[in-house]
Amino acid sequence: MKTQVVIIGSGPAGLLLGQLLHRQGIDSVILDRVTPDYILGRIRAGVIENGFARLMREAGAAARMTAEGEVHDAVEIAVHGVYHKIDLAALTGGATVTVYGQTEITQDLMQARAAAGLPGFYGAENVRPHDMTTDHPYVTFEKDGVTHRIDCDYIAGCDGFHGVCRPSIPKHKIREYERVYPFGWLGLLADTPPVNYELIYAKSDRGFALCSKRSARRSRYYLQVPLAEKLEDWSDDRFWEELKRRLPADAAARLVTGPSLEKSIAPLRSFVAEPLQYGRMFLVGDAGHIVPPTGAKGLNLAASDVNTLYRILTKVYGQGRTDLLARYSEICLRRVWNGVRFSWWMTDMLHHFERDSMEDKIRDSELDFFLATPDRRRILAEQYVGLPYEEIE
Ligand code: RFL
Ligand code: PHB
Repeated sequence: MKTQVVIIGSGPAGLLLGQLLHRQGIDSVILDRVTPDYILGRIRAGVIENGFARLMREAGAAARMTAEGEVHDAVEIAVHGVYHKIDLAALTGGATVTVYGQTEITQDLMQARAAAGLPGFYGAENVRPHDMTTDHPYVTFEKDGVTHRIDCDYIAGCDGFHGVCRPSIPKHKIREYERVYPFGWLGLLADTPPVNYELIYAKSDRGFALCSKRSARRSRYYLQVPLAEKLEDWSDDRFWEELKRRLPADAAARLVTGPSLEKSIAPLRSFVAEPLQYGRMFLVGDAGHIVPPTGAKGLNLAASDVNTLYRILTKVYGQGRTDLLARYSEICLRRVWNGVRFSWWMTDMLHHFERDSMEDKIRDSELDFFLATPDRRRILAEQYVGLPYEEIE
């Protein structure tokens, strides 16, 4: 089999890239080791930057997001029970974010790909990229006991943090930067009306909590928990009781509880691989970098990588601009490092590390400082709504 681009990974990054390339007449085949249902069962991101929303429109997959996504022009940061509203739109000259689930985005992109009749293999085992530093890379995989080979021009490594693409790069050709946090997020999804229209990022003496949502009827809440915590020790009742203790009194009083649809613990990590390319293989999204979810940046950074690769490949195939290929990593990393820094900063200010330590006092003071005036809140708002994408000339 032969195609122009093999995309390894059918998460939001791989699917969005495939759809955008298709609109430019560039062929791709998508491979994933799991099934579509498994992918759609993962509950992850909920906050979409405008840059991402524009790409969804460009991909022709934005109809449901436009109809059902909620446009938000503010978020709340509650510190020890006191609200501080961050007026995103007022502080940034009109920028907003869209609250729409990653599950929905993925489903919309899968449907668009199926409607266009584009090829893909789910349940692909032993996927391996080969000969990335030659002009003739190829990918092999097994499916139902048969080994397949796809020859291609380029390989997009959209296979997430635990994928096969990054580990296929020789160790001496890549540098990895990492910080693992001493806590995780316990998330709960429920068909209950969200406690607040705006998202609430809550700092309290008992640790961080986040009130998010998927719609006017579906809530998504998170609690900071120690890394050693076991999911089976968290009954729904225990989760709701702990959430109430971390929220401002009015929010705790109106919180509507109900049975969980999903509950999971995600560890928190900052990670960057440099460079994000190896010959004709490009690392896109979580395959190349991870951020803690506090800044709502992971999926949005995946989208900006997709934007960069898609614009470069469009110029490569349309205008013969192969000189641009060598700039992929450098262009992506500028925005990635900014997202990594912002997510680190938000995580640092809002979580509890070591109670009553000097460092915790400094974190409290930093948060107070940045919430105190509109000019300082603007610094937070500009990054939360997302920095612009770099033009590629
Ligand atoms: P994904 O979604 O992990 O998809 C990778 C795909 O690759 C497949 N794969 C393989 N396929 C073939 N062969 C192999 N060897 C393979 N290994 C893996 C996998 O099956 C999978 O289908 O990566 P992608 O597309 O880069 O997307 C990244 C996002 O999923 C991630 O950054 C976000 O979810 C992060 N994130 C958030 N990001 C935001 O922008 N805003 C948010 O509000 C936000 N909230 C979150 C989050 C992540 C969270 N968790 C659970 C880590 C909240 C949470 C709790
Ligand atoms: C979510 O809705 O899952 C969500 C929202 C904002 C974040 C992280 C996760 O910062």
